[in-house]
Amino acid sequence: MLFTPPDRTRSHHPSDLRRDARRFHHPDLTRLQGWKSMKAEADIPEGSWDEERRWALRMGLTGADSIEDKSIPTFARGELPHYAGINTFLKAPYAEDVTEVKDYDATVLGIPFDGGTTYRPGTRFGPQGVRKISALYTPYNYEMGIDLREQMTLCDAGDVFTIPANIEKSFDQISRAVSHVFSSGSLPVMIGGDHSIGFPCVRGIAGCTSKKIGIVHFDRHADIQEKDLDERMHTTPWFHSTNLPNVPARNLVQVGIGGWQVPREAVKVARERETNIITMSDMERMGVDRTAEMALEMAWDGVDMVYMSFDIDSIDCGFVPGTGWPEPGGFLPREALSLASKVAAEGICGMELVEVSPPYDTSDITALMGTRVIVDVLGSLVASGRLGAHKAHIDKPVTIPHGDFEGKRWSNAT
Ligand SMILES: [Mn+2]
Repeated sequence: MLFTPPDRTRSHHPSDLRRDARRFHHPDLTRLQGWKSMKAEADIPEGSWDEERRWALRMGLTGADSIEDKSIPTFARGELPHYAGINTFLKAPYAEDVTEVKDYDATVLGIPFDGGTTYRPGTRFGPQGVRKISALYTPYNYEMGIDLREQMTLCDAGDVFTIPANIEKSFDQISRAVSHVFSSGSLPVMIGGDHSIGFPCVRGIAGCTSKKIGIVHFDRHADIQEKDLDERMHTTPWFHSTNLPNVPARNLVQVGIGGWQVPREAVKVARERETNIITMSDMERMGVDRTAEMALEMAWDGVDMVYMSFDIDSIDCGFVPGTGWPEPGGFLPREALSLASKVAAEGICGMELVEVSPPYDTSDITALMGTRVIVDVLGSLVASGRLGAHKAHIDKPVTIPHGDFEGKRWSNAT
């Protein structure tokens, strides 16, 4: 297209200026993502959406005669309306029988546990908070050109039965649940919970494979000291994870660390174990693309899989007030979402989204940010074709039996 420069000899009437400026800024629409995505949408299938609406009519009965759209049922079922329903994450099917998770590409599981919290509690309500606001979303992302409903299968397995006053028993329950999902071949997506769950989540995956696992950890805090307040708390997951034989500390990459809340105990361990820390200033200097490249290079060096741990407090606390340890100076939301997508594009063997504390949240914005991180990661996995790549490495799957307590609830062993 030929570009005609503005005619400076003309009067500077505002309408002339607007017309000239428009010509100047859009010489070639076909180079804009906005234009490309608009065209590309036509190629995304709609079959699953049709199927969901038919299912909704069967489950929710036909709508009133006065309603013209005959796909609207009497009882709300499925995605619509966004303000209604007893919702799972993204209103995905509820795998009430958890043996069904094997039928889905990815499984969301809530881990309502905040017993590892050393400041503000409330993350036990994280899974509920994230699920609730996730109902706001459609499964389609315009910029990515992805429709999760059409291009992958997702279920919600509900929550792990954690034990509020017992960290170690809760850890055992969490590892068992994560092992079950990972062994089934479905990608485990954990919603915490405080960050102490990082250790049992990684342990659950690591126990099902002889292969090596790297970790990309987004946080303001290093979370790698051995103990805090005499226990394994939310400040300690990576010390214990990198003690596992197939989780090398040198493949732990911690992105966004900084500020005034990094305990020196943690720094000593990071130094001894030679983990990799990329501070917020490093990210700012290198930019998002190079930071992601560097994180991937270090996390994937000599391992077979990478796990993603996303602490919502890695984002500036102005955007995420509902969290356990708020810290200013963190990622801007666009940086965080872009980094998480870029890391996911190489494939992950599981992810956790932790430290969303709804009692401290405002207008659900922290839970919404958490939802967004998860759907962006899923979208990126679909777009890159890496969803399911972890299945090749499940060589020690576990089988957890169905149970029956035979009339007694407690063991008599003494
Ligand atoms: Mn943190």
